[in-house]
Amino acid sequence: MAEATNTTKTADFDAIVVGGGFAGIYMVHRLRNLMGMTVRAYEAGSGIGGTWFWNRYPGARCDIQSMEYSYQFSEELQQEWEWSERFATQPEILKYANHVAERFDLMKDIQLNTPVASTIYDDATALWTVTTASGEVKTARFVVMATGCLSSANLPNIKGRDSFKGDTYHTGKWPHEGVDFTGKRVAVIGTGSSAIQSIPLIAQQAKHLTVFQRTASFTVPAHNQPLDPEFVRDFKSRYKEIRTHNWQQPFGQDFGSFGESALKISETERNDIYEKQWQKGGLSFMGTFDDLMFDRVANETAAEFIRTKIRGIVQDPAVADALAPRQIVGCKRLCVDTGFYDTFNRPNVTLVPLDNNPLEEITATGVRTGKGLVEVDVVVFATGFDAMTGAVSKIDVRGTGGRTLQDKWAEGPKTYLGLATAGFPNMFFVTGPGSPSVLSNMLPSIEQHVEWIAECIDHVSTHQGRTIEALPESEETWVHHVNDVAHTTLYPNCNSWYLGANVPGKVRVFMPYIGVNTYVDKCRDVVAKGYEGFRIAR
Ligand code: NA7
Repeated sequence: MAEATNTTKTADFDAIVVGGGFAGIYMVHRLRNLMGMTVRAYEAGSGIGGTWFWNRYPGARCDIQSMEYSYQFSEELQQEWEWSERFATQPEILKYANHVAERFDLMKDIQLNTPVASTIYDDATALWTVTTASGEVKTARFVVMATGCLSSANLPNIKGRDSFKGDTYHTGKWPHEGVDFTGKRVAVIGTGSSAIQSIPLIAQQAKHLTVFQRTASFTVPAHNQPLDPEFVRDFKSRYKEIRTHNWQQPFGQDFGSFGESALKISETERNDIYEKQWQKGGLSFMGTFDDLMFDRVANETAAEFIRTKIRGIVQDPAVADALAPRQIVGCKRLCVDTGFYDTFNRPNVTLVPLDNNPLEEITATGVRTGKGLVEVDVVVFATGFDAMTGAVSKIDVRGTGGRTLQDKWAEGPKTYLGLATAGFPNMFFVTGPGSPSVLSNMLPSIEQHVEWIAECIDHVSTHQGRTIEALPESEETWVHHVNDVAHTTLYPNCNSWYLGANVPGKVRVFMPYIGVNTYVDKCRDVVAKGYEGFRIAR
């Protein structure tokens, strides 16, 4: 371990980690097993796994390929773990998280069933005091917020919501015992990724399913399949090379672009290429051409290709038309599905578009729109998350001078590199707003942040630093840079959760940083220049 300072001796722990998802558990490994620090992680759930612990809805699956949605810090781990399918299911990902925790003996420092209520900095001692919801109080020199990007469920305040007499569920807080929809009339509110994954399976069980759609989403087929052992063998033999290559890509993974511009070739040629990508399946559809997220006309060619697909799959032209999104493809996260559009050919499924027919209220017996009441036994809220800042905002975080994080971020989250925020010394965020996070493969991005934070803590400790803190001016410059980069693309042009637009009253700021490759270089450069943009106080 790095040499202890006086303040460390008076703290209960060198570091407290808030959250036991993939970020939290790796942070514990890094700080305790590799640096010899004392660490306590607090996790609200009764198990580790974060988003993969809570999101147990039918069909929950990662939209990044399983061979790449995994840790790379341990060669033994990545060689020994066997994924069974191209896109891993939630239970398999959760099993993997638990395997990692067991393999590296992490559970003894992770306290489950323990939401954190507050984390308050003391200027005099330079220590953080962390208080749990049950009143346990512990101090630490460093605090790492590993609270996740999609961990705070968004349950819209629809009139009459709590008057419903049947069962209600949120996809992001699904019961562990599962839900049996057999013989039930079910309403699903929302058509984002969670709805798109769960609707085909709910429809197979339910007596009748009514889907309430506010905005149609674009989705491409997953073409999920069992992994071929030969493919796995080859992939594992090239893991290092593949991971290194991915760090050089803007989204941290290789989408295999077919050409620079969608507009430089004929329509027939272009549609043949889209067709190849459609058959391949998955998010790489967005990498078909380099200008899809930069040029509206180019984007429209991809959008229209998907709309044509929808019209070809969905038999009722009016339903097909309602399911065909009007917005920019990729502007809201592209979804990846198995049989979503086909589900609307089933006689027991009804689509209720809400564009010109707003959802008016939930009554004791159902969901009412301008076109009348749909009586149901169950309402499923597939209404997403207060993304990127929701979980942190629920905790009372106070930095120097007692200033709250809520106050500091009142006009939108402000961070330097998504890693730290001025006025909150020795506090770090894993995949915080202002870092690539949700516009990257989350697992490698988590690792990159955890390793950067661990190295930083080690640097501060070995150099007898008392605190490290982002400078306000470097933070301002970074926030503007994140915004400027976003505005060179089409991303800010729709009501996405990247902008916070899905939560009423949330300030609209584009939160993720676009460009894994440039971001990773910047983080390295900051370290090489002696933590440029930070102040280390002795
Ligand atoms: P999303 O993608 O935020 O989707 C939420 C859906 O719920 C979306 O269709 C929303 O419509 C809809 N919604 C939200 N509030 C309402 C109200 N009040 N009335 C009607 N419809 C509403 O969340 P997911 O959980 O599906 O996916 C989140 C991410 O997890 C996903 O991107 C993947 O990365 C994994 P809207 O589009 O806002 O009009």
